[in-house]
Formats: sequence, structure tokens, C-alpha cells
Amino acid sequence: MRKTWWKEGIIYQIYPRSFKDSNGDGVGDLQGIISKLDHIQALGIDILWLSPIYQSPNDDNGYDISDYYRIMDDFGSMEDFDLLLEEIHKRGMRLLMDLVVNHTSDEHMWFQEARKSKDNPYRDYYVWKAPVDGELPNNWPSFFGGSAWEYDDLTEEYYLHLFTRKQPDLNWENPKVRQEVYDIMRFWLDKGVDGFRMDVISLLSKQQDFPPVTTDNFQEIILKHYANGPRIHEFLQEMYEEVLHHYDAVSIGEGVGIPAEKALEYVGDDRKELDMIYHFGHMFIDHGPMGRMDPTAYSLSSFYEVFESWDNILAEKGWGSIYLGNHDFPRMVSRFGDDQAYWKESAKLLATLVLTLRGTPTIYQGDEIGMTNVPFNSIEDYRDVELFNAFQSSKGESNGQFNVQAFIQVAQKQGRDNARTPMQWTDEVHGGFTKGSPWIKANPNFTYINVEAQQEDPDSIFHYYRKLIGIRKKDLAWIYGDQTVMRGEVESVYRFLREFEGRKKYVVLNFSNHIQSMHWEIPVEAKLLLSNYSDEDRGGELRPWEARIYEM
Ligand code: TEU
Repeated sequence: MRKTWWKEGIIYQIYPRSFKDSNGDGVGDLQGIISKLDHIQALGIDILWLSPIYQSPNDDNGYDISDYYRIMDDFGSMEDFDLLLEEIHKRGMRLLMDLVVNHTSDEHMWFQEARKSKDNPYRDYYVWKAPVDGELPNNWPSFFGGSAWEYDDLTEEYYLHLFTRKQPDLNWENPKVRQEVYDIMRFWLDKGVDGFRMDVISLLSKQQDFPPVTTDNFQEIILKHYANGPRIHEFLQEMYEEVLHHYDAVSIGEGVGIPAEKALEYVGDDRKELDMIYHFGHMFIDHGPMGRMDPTAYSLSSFYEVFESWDNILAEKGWGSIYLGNHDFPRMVSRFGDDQAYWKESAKLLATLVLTLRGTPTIYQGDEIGMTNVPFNSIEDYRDVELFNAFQSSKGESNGQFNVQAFIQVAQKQGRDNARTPMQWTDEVHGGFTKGSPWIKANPNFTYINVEAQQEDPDSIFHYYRKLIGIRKKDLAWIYGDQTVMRGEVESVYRFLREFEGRKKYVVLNFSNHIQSMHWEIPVEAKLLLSNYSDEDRGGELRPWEARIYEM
């Protein structure tokens, strides 16, 4: 297997709006990130991924870009960016940008031009359709509720937007659009960035006959109609040939709607397309037919199976990625752990899973201190456009029976803002994120969940991450080692073996609030490398959320 830095590295995702505000305007910024690089380095991180920092009217917090060659005013200037990149490289770390090219902002110059007239040179940069018998071109729904088509009075046609109406989809059929994207990529790579996380890359190629959807189930719609379109591999191969191939850069596609069976078409060594995919099996695991605001129960086995099916397929000729949360999903400890009675133990157990399974791990900002979901009680506290749209449509469909409290309860569990509250640095006001008034309220638990407190506590989640990362870095077995999962009688106990050049590592995890017997003899020669319980282990029993790592 080919050895590379992006297989061996650990990624840390920054959501710049919420990371650190340096100038008191309540919004995180690049100088703020610079001031916290030492924290990230102390963790042992190798690669930073920044959610979008380009010029944007922020309808979807930067995922609606109006100028790909400028830094968002809220975040700073190009000089700040150059300094940030220099400071990152100086520390031996690398930087990935977020490439959002399925759509632009409607305020992008291309769209401003495109809408002016049907024969504008930029018209074909987007997807326009005439009304059919005075109606919508088809019944495609947007990810964020309502139709995916928006009528534009000026030219009396609809444009396609799979996300908000301020995020018109680019027309990838148009070779000029593709060349524009390659230029953007070259611009940032030539500046020295080390690769891209590519937003909804699986959605670029649209089915050109735009067939109507025949189900309400949103995940099925993504699979059948939106993702893996007819020309996707041609586009990605072209992108590789034209751009990526000429740089030592990593490409990580956000793979919404890519099933494990199709993984190798994107990341197979022979494909010359992408290096890795962020897949969604476990991220959509509790989404019901109507999506995230329609949560449903799932089994632990189905959770493990997501990782196993991807790993089995990628084992020979691809590479995987491991993550349990990002800016679009609830906090991992609240979602997959127990953020009450076993907050610390379960946060550490989840960290163990992320950092020992085969694949490049990505840690989302704040997870290294076990940040949790936020109990916002009023709709005014929320900021996410997806949530507001869901709020409006639930209200609209309720025939005057709308139950705001019931909606908020689901939002507290499922909403994207859970992951977007300010990073908790200290126990000072707003968690030390800003000296001004933050764009979104801090989680009130910053008084005891914060970086400063955890730096001082040797038993903290932060120090557990450090130790874990230290262990991972000592042995390439964690990177290139084979992986064998051993599932026993007890569903909650998850164990796997990593093996490389005769060296063996065992990971044992108890995903439950109960004591579980292991049904498994720990070999006498096994040495305990790390556990999330500080006192001596009790042999054949695992305590609630206990995680252990052994070496042979
Ligand atoms: O997300 C795409 C995506 O499919 C989902 O994870 C999603 O965020 C949506 O909430 C489904 O419920 C990417 C970005 O990560 C997200 O922040 C953007 O809003 C979206 O693309 C549009 O650019």
C-alpha cells in the first residue's frame, strides 16, 4: 500500500465563524485561528480543514460563495490568510480549504449576470428551465425544504437550487464552468494550500432529463436522483487530470448519497478521482423518511456495520475516513455517547473509535473537550437556515396546530446549530470566544467544559486525546495495519484487532451505560496502553463506556 501524509495525518475541522473572535465583532476570524494554532498543535493535529472562508452573504454560513478569490470580510483579509497559512506550515501542519462548487451564492457575479437575459454569456453557468404548463419544471425538493426550483421574474424561467434559493446550482455540463472551478483550485493550490474538502461533490452531475421523484423519502431521493449522476466520474477525472494530479494535494469528497458499493468508483487507487470520501451511513442513521427533523431509532449493530462495510470495500485498493460529527450534525458525545452520567467516559470512548479504526480521522472543533448539544429553548436563539426553513414548513403544514415546544425538542437533538455554538476556551463570559456579543449564544456549560480547565486536569478529555494521538503516532500499525472486527454475544461490546508486520493492537469498547462482561480472554502477553478509567482494569468486565487499548 502506498504510504502518504494524508493517510498518516489527523485532520481537525475548524468552523471559523465559531472558533475564535479576535476583534470583538462576535464572529470568529482568521486572526483568531492564528492565536489558537498552538492549542491545535498541542493536540497532535497534522492537517486543518477550514469550513468556507470566502466572500459570502452568509445565507448558509459561507456555503454560499459570492467570490472565490476573496476572504470573507467578517473573517479578515488575504494578508491574514497568507499569515495563517505561513503559521500553519511553520508548525509542520497543513491546510485544506473547503471547495463549494456544486452551487454559488445568487450574489456571485456569474449569477447576477446569468439572470439578466437568456442570452447572457453566463446564462449557461446555471440550470434554467421554462415553466411546464405554467408549473414547476419538476417536483424535485430542496435539501432545505420546499421546491428545488425558484422562479425568476426577469426572464420568466426557473433556476435549480438543491439547497437554499440563494444557492443556485452550477451547470457542470458547461465546460466553461468546469474551467472556472479548475482556475479557482489552482489559485489556492498555487498559494500553497494542501488540498480540499469538496462540498457535496457527489451531486455535481445532474440527470439531464430531470425525471420526477417518485417518493417522499429524502434519502432515497438523494440516492436515486441527486447523487452519482451520469457524468460525475468524467468530471472528477477531468478535475484530477487538469488540477490535482499536478500538486501534492489531498482531495476529500463530501460523499452524500454515495453508498459503500460505489466507493471504489470514486476513491479506487486506479480511478484517478478522489483520495477519500466522507460517507454518510452513520450520519443519516437516525434520520427518518422526512430527514433530520424526523428522527428514528437505530441499532448499535447497524452503526458498526456502516464502518465495517466501508472498511471491507476499501481494504485493498482505496482509503477511508473516520468521523463522528461536523458542523452539520449534533455533537458526537450527545448523539452517540451519553452527555449526562457518562459524559467524560463516552467522549473518550468515541475519541478512541475515531483514532483507532482504519482510515484518516477527522476531529471536529470542540470534540476534543467533549462539547455537547445546546439546550436552546427559543427559536430566536437558533441561526441555521435549514432549521428556519423546517420551522416554516412544519408551521405551514400544521393547520394552525403547530407545537413550537415539540419542534424545539427535536431541534435540540438534531439541529445543526448544536455544533455551531462558540468554541469554549475559558470559563469567562461567552466561553472566552469573543469580547463582543457572539453571533450565536455559547453553550452555558462553558463554565465547566472549556479548554483552559481541561489543560490543567490530567484526567480531562483533552489530555486523553493527546495521549491517544501520541499512541497512534508511535506505530504505523494504526495507519496501515489490517483490521479485523470481532463481534461477540454482547451487542454493546465492540472489539477489533489491528495488525501490521507482526505487531498486534486490540481495541475494546463498551458502548453502553452498563457493566458488560467481555466474553473474551485478554491474552496474558497483552499490555494495556490506554484506558478511559484511571483505576486498574477489572479483567473480564467492562465498565460503562469503558474503552481499552492493548498491544501485543
Ligand atoms: O452539506 C451537505 C449535506 O448533504 C448535509 O450534510 C446537509 O448539511 C444537510 O443539512 C442535510 O440535512 C454541505 C455542507 O456541509 C453544509 O453545511 C451546507 O449547508 C451544504 O453542503 C450546502 O452547501
